Amino acid sequence: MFKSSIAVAALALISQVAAHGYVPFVKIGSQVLPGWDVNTDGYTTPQPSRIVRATKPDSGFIADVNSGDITCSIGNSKLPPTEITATVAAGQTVTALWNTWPVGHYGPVLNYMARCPDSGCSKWKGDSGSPWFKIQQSVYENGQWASDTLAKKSDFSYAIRIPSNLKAGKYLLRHENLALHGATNIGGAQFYPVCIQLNVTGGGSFQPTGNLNFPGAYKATDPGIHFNPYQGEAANRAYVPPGGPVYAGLQ
Ligand SMILES: [Cu+2]
Repeated sequence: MFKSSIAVAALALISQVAAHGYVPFVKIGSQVLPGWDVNTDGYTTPQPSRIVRATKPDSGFIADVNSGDITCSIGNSKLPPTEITATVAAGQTVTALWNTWPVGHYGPVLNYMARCPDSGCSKWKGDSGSPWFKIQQSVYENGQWASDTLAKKSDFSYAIRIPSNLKAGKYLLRHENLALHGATNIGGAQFYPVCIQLNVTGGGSFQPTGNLNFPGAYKATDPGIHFNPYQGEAANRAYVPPGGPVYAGLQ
């Protein structure tokens, strides 16, 4: 009796978790690479090496902007490092293939990069020294939040273009869905970041120093985080996402 009620509770938790969405695959050129499968990868021994940083226990949201989880994903800073990177040429596109995304989890899609130290990305947390710079964002366009476009028009995919003049090297790409459906209340926004480890080839000589830290870049009271998405078209079009504009000088 006791055991079976635990099992039922666990099942309910799993289905709730599955409803949010995560990034089990990443597409680069014609190649589809394993991302991080929340339901299996964290529970496989030894932990598989993936280009998306590990997340555990689940794909739930991050609500606390000051949490260490905001850098890359739930539990990431405490998990064994992800050793591998995916190679992508500057100017090429990295497409995050979400398993799902709930329509009505309104919000922008935000994308940042940070250059890893010479020792590589795998043992680097990326959580200090403001290494992050915003490379691309999608907000409210054509009468629809970017998150709804991802869910309804793009088959749960989102394409991120690596700047063509970016200096070659190892980078983290932080790709994030920010859900605002509960953001009318302070602390009600939901953050769903993932970090993809990249080896950028080609490129140019532009090496941004970065201007954002995670945690630190976001405040619970930022107008793009404490926001009522039910005010209608005009208010949605005036929405300004957190993290500032796309970093100057990227091409
Ligand atoms: Cu959700």
